[in-house]
Amino acid sequence: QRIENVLRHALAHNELLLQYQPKVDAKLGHIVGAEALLRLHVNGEEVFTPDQFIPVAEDTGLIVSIGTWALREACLQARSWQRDGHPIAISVNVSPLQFQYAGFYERLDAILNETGLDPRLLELELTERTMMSGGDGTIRLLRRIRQRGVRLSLDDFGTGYNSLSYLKHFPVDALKIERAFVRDITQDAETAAITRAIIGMARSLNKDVIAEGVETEVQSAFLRDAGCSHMQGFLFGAPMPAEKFEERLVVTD
Ligand code: G
Ligand code: G
Ligand code: MN
Ligand code: NA
Repeated sequence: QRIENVLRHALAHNELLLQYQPKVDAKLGHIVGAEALLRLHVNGEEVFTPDQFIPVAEDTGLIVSIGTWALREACLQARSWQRDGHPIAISVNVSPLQFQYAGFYERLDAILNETGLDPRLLELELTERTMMSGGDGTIRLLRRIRQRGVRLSLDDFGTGYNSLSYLKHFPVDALKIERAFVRDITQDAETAAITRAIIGMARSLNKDVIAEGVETEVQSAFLRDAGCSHMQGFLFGAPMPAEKFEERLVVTD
């Protein structure tokens, strides 16, 4: 209840913001993209973490407006970076309720037209839960989104039960290996073997593979050798405000 009120207020008074976490090329190490992540700051203080407020936003349906706001904001930011000579890809998380909403494609299309962002610079991150929420029309919707030029990635890959069949059935460009796998690859031989197999399989299906939650050089080296194309995690940078992210872009040039 309290979180819901804070969220409603935040939405009306522009207190939501996005932070950006670098995605780097696994071989070259330079920044090729950013994941946009929601934050809720009141008077400069983080009042609730996403793990606290996203579930409330989903339960109350507020996630549909919040998600639309986040998508537009991320596209505007990427357009601005593109204009400044940094054509990096922006990834935005899509929640099940947002994806289910009948006008999802039309909204996405309108935001692309309105912001003028090259759709090839936008990637939507969908979890299995999101894919499942789409019902019978899901594959058609995914195809339309890709025909518009937007990339799709399967987020938190490995957590669900259907991961492998999802990869076969849904037309996605990339998959993101979830943090728990990455954490254990250097601890546990089975996790290492499974992760290597997932990467190999995804590559043979012509998908990009991005590892998330990469925190150490040892993890990074393992993943690069296993064929991961991109990486994200504290080793390369935590989620940060847009201004900080821009400094990183300039340094990389
Ligand atoms: O860094 P982090 O604490 O930002 O993210 C916590 C969780 O909140 C993650 O599961 C992430 O996917 C989710 N999340 C962050 N931003 C968004 C967003 O814009 N939309 C949705 N649906 N989920 C988000
Ligand atoms: O669920 P999703 O992957 O969309 O959200 C990313 C979440 O993971 C964010 O909360 C972000 O702050 C967090 N995160 C990003 N990089 C790392 C990392 O290297 N280690 C840990 N523990 N968390 C991370
Ligand atoms: Mn994500
Ligand atoms: Na994830």
